[in-house]
Amino acid sequence: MKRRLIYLIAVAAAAGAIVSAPVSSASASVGPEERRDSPGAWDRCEEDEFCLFEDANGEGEMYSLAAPITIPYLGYFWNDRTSSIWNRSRYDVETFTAADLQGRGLSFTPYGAPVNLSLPHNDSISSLDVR
Ligand SMILES: [Ca+2]
Repeated sequence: MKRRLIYLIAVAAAAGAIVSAPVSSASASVGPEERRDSPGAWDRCEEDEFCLFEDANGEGEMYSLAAPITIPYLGYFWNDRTSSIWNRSRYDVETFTAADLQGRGLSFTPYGAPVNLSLPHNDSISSLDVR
């Protein structure tokens, strides 16, 4: 399975801040139900990353970000495709069901638990803001 990984390291200072961020306790909050997936599916998302997954339960293709960025359009492959998300980063992330941060928003707090998206967000995310 090909992993789509985008590291966007804006500046050396930001990278240093990521490395020195407190260790996440997100994995400890993952319940038994959320672990009924293929072994290690969620775990492809590493500490300090914000990850989109093509399918539920961290399955399918993965797209990850590790620095603040605004993505006004996720592009041909990822538009309307995300079905699960894990924010293991130190950033607040908001996803949107339309391009240019429009449509319905959904917020993800830093070091959160992995989540499967439901309607209207499942297979509908088109843009996002990491800040
Ligand atoms: Ca999907």
